[in-house]
Amino acid sequence: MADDWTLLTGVVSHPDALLERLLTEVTWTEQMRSRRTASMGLPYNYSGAEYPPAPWHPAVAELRDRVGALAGFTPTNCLLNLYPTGRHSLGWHSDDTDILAPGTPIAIVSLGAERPLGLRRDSEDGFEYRSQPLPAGSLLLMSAAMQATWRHRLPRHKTLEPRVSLTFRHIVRVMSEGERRAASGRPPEW
Ligand SMILES: O=C(O)CCC(=O)C(=O)O
Repeated sequence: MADDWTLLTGVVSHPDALLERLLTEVTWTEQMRSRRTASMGLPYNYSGAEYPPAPWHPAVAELRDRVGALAGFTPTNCLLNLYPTGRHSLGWHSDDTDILAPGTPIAIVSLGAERPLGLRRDSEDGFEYRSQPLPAGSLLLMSAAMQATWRHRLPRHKTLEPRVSLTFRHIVRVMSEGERRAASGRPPEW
C-alpha cells in the first residue's frame, strides 16, 4: 500500500449482529449534515465538529485491536458514521494526515448496506474516477499518502437500509478546529 487503498473482506465474522448492537447501544450525535456520528478514544476535531475524549464501547475496542493487528498500527480514535438510508451521504474530501502518527493508514470497517466509496484524482483530462464497493464486514485501508492525491466520498445510493462505518485513526496530535482549518487551507466540503 503506497499511495493507494486496499480492501480486506470477511474481517468481521457477524457483521449484522455487530450492526444491531451499535445501532442500539451507541449514543449517536447529529453534528453533521447528512449522517449521524459518534467518537471513541482521543478527541477528534474536524469540519466544524468537535468530539471530546470518550470511552470505547467494548465491541468497538475489540474491533480496534483486531484492526490494529491486521493493519500494523495502533488506533487511538474511532469515528463512527451512521447513514440511516441511501439518501444519507458524505461529500468529496481528503482526510487530514497531519494529526496522525506518520505513515499510518485510516482503516474503515463497514457494516450494513453495501455502498460504494467514490474516489477521484486530478488527471490531464480532468478527473480520474474510481468506485470501491464496501461490503459488510470488510476493512478498507486508505494509505496516508493517498490523501495527498485522491479525494473520496460516500455518494447517495439506492437503498433504504442503514450503513455504519467505523473509521480508525492513530491520532497523535489533537488540533482545535481553528488550527485545523488554518493548516489545511481548504474549506470543508461536507
Ligand atoms: O463512511 C465511510 O465509509 C467514509 C468515511 C470517510 O470518508 C472518512 O472517514 O474519511
